[in-house]
Amino acid sequence: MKNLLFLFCLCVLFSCEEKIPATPKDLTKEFLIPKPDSLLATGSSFQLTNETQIVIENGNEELNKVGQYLSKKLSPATGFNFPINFSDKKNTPNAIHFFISKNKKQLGEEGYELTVDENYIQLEGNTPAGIFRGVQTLLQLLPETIVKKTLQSESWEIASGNIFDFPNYEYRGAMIDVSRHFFGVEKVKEYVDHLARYKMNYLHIHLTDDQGWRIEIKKWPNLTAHGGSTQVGGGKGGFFTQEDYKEIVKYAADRFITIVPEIDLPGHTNAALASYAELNCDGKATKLYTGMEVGFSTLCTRNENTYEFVDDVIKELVEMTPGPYIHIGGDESHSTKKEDYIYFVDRVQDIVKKHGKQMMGWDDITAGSLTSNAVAQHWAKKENAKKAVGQNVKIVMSPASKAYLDMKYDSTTTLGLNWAGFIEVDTGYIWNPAALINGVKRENILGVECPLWTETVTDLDELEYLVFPRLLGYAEIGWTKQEDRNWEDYKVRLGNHQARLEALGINYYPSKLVPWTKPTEKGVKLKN
Ligand code: TNX
Repeated sequence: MKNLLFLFCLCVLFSCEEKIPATPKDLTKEFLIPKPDSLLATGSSFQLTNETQIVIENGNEELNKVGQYLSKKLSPATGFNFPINFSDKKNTPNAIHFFISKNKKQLGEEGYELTVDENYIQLEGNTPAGIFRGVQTLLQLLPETIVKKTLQSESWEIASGNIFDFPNYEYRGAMIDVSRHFFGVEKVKEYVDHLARYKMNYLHIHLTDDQGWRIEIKKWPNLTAHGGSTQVGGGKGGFFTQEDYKEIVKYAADRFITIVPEIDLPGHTNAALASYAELNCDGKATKLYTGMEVGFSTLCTRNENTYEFVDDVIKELVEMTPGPYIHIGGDESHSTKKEDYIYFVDRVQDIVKKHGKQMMGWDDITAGSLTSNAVAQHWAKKENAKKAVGQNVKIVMSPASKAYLDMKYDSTTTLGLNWAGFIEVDTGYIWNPAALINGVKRENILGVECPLWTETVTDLDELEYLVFPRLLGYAEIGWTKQEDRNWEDYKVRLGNHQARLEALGINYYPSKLVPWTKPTEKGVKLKN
């Protein structure tokens, strides 16, 4: 009893709480997605405590923001504060230290090096974006309950060692179609968070289509007032005000994600044609459309009104879009004559350039005379991808039969479509963007994007069911070197990632091909 009292006094005096040695952990047994470039384990661990601080290189405001992001991610579940301090001194005990690298060229724009020692953590990169990607790795090295919003009783240990990591492709994107069914600001922000977690860096938003115009254009207010008033199936639709859109752009930028806005032209334009009679060749407004078939609408490509309209829309969009790309759609313009389509693409390319941006479009745009800073998004025809290479135009790979998040997993999936086939989790993962099309090589490819079309998707549960777990595979295809990827290894990491998906309350598809490690939690609905 006396001994215990003595120990207790010692504890109070020397704050015993922090002195409990952390349990050793093996970094090679962590299941990171995407898989890092290289990893070395040192067999001990760092433990977060109430005293752990985040130390930022002096005066770096952008890094300070990343520090605050990390602090906010760590605080709720741990109950610790993670104060931020500025210092250039390395290896401060019990600190997570962020600093900008000197002489680590290989890390590029988004790479990072994470060193976890028993006493400190060091995270460096050439840019705050790199540090932010490294923060995602750090979060994945903590127990999955770190994502909870309430206090958890857990020992917050991080396996020690070194991770040196950088992305394979420069463009790692996802798309969300907010036209067929509208998803508002908060939902899009949630989507942004999903992308951030897996180190993706572009969110392409499909803002307009036959079934709805979703972005406010001040000079053409009826586009949203009328054209935004419905959606597939006839629901009430909705749209982003310019303030909403800017809020999304900022939220994404804070996570080093660039928004690529798409205005789909000259087909897929019924919502605009219904809103303004003068955009139609016969001068008559069409009726709003809530069906799913497409390919029937076209802007009047030989009418100058059309180009004033396109110029106004692109001008306003450019003013709120800091990223380099404006996506002009260009797909499935089946009601536009071929020569008119080509004429249209060439003119719109000039408009996009005049406003200082690069034109991006579905691979159909390769029918036009593209200049080399255009980007073609490959979705359907291999010949179009080859044409892009012939025009010295970079390609974003989104082959529908591999990368479409709206394809059903198998014949029993009730959500989604199957025109490009079924995409089980393995099919979505086992392909090499640089070996898919003869003549389209690694150097022709800017990156990878997985599009989610929402004809059949009406809410977040449905969205998550199609997006998860396939999104993680596309993130890895974009980030991890081809030679470091294989399905047998990936499926084990994915299976081990299950607890994280569940801790986040994500409604994922529990594919039978994945060795899931955790029985489904009560309360997490897995529905189709
Ligand atoms: C084809 S992919 C489309 C979209 C549809 C999608 C459904 C592309 C460029 N066009 O309009 O929503 O299929 O999977």
